[in-house]
Amino acid sequence: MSDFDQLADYVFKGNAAAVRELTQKMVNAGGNPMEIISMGLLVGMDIVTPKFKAGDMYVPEVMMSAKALSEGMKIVKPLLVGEDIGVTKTIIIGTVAGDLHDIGKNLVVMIMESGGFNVIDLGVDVSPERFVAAIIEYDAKIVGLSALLTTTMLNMKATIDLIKEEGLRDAVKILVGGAPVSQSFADDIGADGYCADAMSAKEMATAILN
Ligand code: B1M
Repeated sequence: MSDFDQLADYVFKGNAAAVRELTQKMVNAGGNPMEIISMGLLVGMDIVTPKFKAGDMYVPEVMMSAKALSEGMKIVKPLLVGEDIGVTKTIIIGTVAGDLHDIGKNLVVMIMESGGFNVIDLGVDVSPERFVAAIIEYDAKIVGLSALLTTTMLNMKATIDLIKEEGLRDAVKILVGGAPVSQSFADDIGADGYCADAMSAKEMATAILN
């Protein structure tokens, strides 16, 4: 098995320590950082995606794979200054005001990062004003809103309303997700897309930005 295939396999199996060790070994041996990402680390995640969708892998396993991938990315990212791996594609994400749930949102962040996006994670209990300030500060093209409570999902609408009021609605695409959220709710509040899970969030963001 080549080092690339081995690296992909370690990511797929969620073996963070092995990913760290092999990525470092490949970098030390003069490996091309772009190739380490595209032919190794991301290939591992590409094995995970369809398995998760088919129900052959579960959330904890996907999180382990995403964590393993991010350990490898930590080693190669600093070597990529000036290279185009899409990290200039900035996405802002946060759990809306009043809501402290972040497990799903964190999974979305990891999967998005595995897709080469630069993710600005605003955390939990994020006010509409904070989202607006971040859109301006980071010149983001996509905003992701997460909510897990039927009460706080109303703050998704408040956030979108403020983005409109501030004249930023045409500048960003707004994706929403979280257990109580649905396509019809997303349509009602004027979001651009509903993401049932982290994988569909990555796919939607990729489609929007490419
Ligand atoms: Co909370 N909680 N909780 N809780 N909690 C729920 C949501 C609940 C359904 C449990 C229940 O009663 N059956 C219920 C809500 C009921 C309702 O609103 N109708 C509930 C409640 C009531 C509460 C409290 C009010 C309890 C209390 O204090 N009385 C309280 C509220 C605190 C607050 O937020 N202000 C509370 C607190 C907590 C804990 C702190 C204990 C903990 C959160 C820990 C944490 O997140 N750090 C917690 C947990 C763990 C849950 C459950 C059990 C699990 C949620 C979870 O992590 N799921 C949950 C029950 C449930 O959902 N079955 C529950 C796993 C996660 C991977 O899935 O978040 O859906 P999910 O994310 C998915 C997709 O939805 C999507 O992708 C993710 C990955 O595939 N997605 C996005 C999510 N966000 C996205 C954003 C995107 C795209 C996709 O942007 C682009």
